[in-house]
Amino acid sequence: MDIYAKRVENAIFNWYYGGENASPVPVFNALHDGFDHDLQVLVPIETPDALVRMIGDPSQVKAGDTFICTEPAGIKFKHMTVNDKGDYFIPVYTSREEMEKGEVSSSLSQSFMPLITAVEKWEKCGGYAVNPWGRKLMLSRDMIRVVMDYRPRSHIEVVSGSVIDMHADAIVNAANNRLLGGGGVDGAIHRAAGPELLEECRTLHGCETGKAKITKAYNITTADHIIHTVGPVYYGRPKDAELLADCYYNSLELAYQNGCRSIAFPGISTGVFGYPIREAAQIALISSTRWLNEHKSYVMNVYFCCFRDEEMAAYEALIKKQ
Ligand code: AR6
Repeated sequence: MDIYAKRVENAIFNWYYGGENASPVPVFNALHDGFDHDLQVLVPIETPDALVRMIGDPSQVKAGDTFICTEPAGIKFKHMTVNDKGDYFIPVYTSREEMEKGEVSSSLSQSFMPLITAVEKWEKCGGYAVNPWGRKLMLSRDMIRVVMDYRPRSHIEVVSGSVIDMHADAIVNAANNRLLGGGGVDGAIHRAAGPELLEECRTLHGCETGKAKITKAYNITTADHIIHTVGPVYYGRPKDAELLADCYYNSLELAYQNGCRSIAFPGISTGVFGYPIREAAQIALISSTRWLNEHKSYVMNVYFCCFRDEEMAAYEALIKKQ
C-alpha cells in the first residue's frame, strides 16, 4: 500500500476520532505531502462494454491472463451524483480495505495529482469523495484549493481516547526499564500487538529511564512502529521533570530518525508511576514543542491521547479557553 495514501487514511481516521473540535491540519499535511510525492489512490471504474466483450466469461479469467483489445475501450470513473443538476464527486480510496467496505468494483491505481488538477476542466465535478464507505473526506474543489495553497506545518492535537486506537506511524508505550511488558498501557499494547512484540523487546536489553527504543507494531496494524519509553517514578524531585521531558523529546527524535510523520503519546508516568497529571501535561507540551521548534523544516503530527477524563481536563486547563 502506498505510504502517502496510508498517511492520508490515518489522518482522516484520527480527525474523526478526535471529535468535532479536532483540527484538519494533519489531514492537510498528509494530503499536501502526498501531492508532493505522487500519492496513489484506487479509483473505481465502470467496466467498459468493449472490455467485457473481449473477456467473454469473466469467471474463466485467471490472474496474469492478458488480452488484446481490438475496439476502443475508454475507461470511465464511477461518479457519485450529488444533486439533480448532475453535479458529481468521484470516489477514490486510499486502500483496498477501504474500497472493499462497500460494493465490489473494478479499480485502477492512479496518481492523485493529475486527477486533482483535472477537476478544473470537469465543470460538473465537485471534487473527490475519499473513502466514501467509511470515514470519508469530501475533498471539494474549494478544499482542494485550500490544500494546494496550504503550507504544511507540524501540529499538536490532544484527543480523548486510547493511544492504541490511534492510526499513526508510531504509537508510544509507557514501559518500564526491562521492556518486557507490564500493567497499564504497556500491558494493553503487548496484548494487542501479540507475542512477537515481546520477542523483539527481549533483543533490546531494556531501556534507561528517559530514553526510548523502537520496535515494529506487529498485530497493531494501525501503527507501523511502537516507541517504548520509560518515564520516571514520581518522587517530586527536579530530576523527575527532566526525565519525563526526555521521554517526549527522545521519542520524537526516534520517530524522526525512522521517518515517521505522526506519533501518538499516552500520558507517560501519569498512571502506575504516579506523576501528577497537570504537571505531566505541561512537561509533555513544553518538551514536544521544544523538539518541534528545533526541527522546523520537518512536519510531524503529534497526538496526546487522554485515556482518562482527568488527563483531558489537565490539557484543556493548559491550552484551551477556560
Ligand atoms: N489503554 C490505553 N491507555 C491506558 C491504559 C489502557 N489499557 N491503561 C492506562 N493507560 P500507565 P506509567 C494510560 O500506568 O504511569 C506499567 O506496568 C493512562 O491513562 O500505563 O508510565 C509499565 O510496565 C496514562 O495516560 O504507565 C510500567 O511498569 C498512560 O496510559 C509502569 O506501568 C500511562 O499510564 C509505567 O507507569
